[in-house]
Amino acid sequence: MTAPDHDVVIVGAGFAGLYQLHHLRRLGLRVTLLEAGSGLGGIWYWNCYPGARVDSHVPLYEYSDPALWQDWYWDERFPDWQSLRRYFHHVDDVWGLRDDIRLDTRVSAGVWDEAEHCWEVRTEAGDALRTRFLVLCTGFAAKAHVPDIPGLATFDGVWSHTAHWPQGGIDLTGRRVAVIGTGASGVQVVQEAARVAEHVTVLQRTPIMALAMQQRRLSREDQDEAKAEYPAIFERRTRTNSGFAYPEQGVSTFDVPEGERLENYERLWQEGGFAFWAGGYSDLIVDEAANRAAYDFWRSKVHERVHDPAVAEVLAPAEPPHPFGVKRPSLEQWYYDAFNQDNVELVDLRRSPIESIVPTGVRTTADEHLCDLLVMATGFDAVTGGLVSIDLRGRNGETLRKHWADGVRTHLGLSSHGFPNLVFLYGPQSPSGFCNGPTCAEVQGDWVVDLFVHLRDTGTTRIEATAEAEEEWRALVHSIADMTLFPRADSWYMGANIPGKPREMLNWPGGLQLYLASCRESAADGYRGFALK
Ligand code: N01
Repeated sequence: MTAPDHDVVIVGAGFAGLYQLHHLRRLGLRVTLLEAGSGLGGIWYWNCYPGARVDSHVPLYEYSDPALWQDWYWDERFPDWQSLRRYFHHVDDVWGLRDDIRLDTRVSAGVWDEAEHCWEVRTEAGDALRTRFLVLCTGFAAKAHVPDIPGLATFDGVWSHTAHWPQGGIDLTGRRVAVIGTGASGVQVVQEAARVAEHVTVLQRTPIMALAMQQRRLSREDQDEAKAEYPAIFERRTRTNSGFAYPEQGVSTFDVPEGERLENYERLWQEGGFAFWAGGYSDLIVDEAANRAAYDFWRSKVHERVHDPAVAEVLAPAEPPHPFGVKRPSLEQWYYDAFNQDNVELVDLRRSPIESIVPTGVRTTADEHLCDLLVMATGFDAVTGGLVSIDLRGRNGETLRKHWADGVRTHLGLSSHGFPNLVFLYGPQSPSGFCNGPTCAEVQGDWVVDLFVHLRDTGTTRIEATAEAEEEWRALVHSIADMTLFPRADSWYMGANIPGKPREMLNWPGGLQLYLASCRESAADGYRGFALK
């Protein structure tokens, strides 16, 4: 075996990966980033379906480096995928990244070499790179989930998963579109399709609790004025628990008189975005009655918009399908209004489940729904799927897939026992899906950069999470989750959207601040929970 030719190989050119590349290169390390897509942006490269846009408002969903925001302007408060792609080009221009990025390069495997303390990273094209450290920044949505519905191969029209949308697009105009799934992706596609398609069939199994986006255009003047506040906003987002900058209210729902509470709900609703969720009362996710009060307010908002009470009831039933906000809410613009149009039809799959796909459309137990475009907005094998899709073989030849077969084990959501020198960002048991992406890329990313400084300065060539530390972290993640209402929904947060996947909390549920404190304590104590050589 030969010595490594790289200090670090990074996988994934989204927010986390580019941040690592920029900062690790500045340490003088030999770094290459491998990206499966043909462009930068990670999820914003793959998710180019009609209507795809971010649900964090400007300026929360960008890096805090002034060199990047000083001369950068967005068109809308919640930018669309095309704007995000332009932003990633801008990041590339300013940070000068492209020479160290290999696009169209999907990593298929990694094998640990104990003798040389390095990973051999293999690509689908058959190349191999040898690197001291491997940093996986594949994001939580790298593995699309296409449910095993009988008959899909017989469909005569066009079908696509939202995350595999053709880069050249599909024109929805005049088509008969059927959308399976009403998560954030489904909501966005349905809104767009409703405007131009001849007919849209929305196949809903669980109603999404979508919040009002309150989108608006942004002028350059508005942004120039707002930029004086950017440093404070970026600083604030690192001190919240969700990585946004919504002021956290710090009071419980029923500590506030009812009238004041309803006014407050309304204010948060009008503010838009995730204010109603991330900036709401502190007991929203832990107290059933508090949660129900928020649900009832949300439900009243949907019923105000949808003319047919029977349709409104399917979209927002009197009895919640699960507590509010324990499946990720999404943001909508005219989603609920679309159901007042003659060309939009809602199918309640709880009453009449899908039986099969047939050449002409989707057959449920009650009906056949004709379509020539079938959109699978069916989500992801989230958080772990992208990581275990890579054939990673650690110290004992064991794969990461096997190591996590009956549940995820990590220390600090950053690394696993048996997989030395392997770090994942925005990964399982880290704040990940509960934290605004760019915030996490920076604060978790800074901890990893500091780790590399320490390893470089101490000449350490091997670091491995201990078995005890990962059992402790796993127990902590589960015990905090059990104090919340999250386990009550079959969500991707719980791995419960994928048949056969262990049902467990996949994200760190204790908030960003406690997470960072744990990481910093470990570092201050000589990287407690890791064995260094
Ligand atoms: O996926 P989802 P997504 N038959 O898992 C349904 C981020 N994101 O791609 O709930 C019928 O949320 C499933 O039904 P049910 C964001 O973090 C952000 O929409 O399991 N239906 C559900 O309705 C988000 O949370 C943006 O009963 C089936 C849907 O498919 C995450 O990505 C935009 C089914 C899947 O919803 C995932 O969102 C898009 C079946 N066999 C995504 N299988 C932004 O706005 C699944 N479903 C930034």
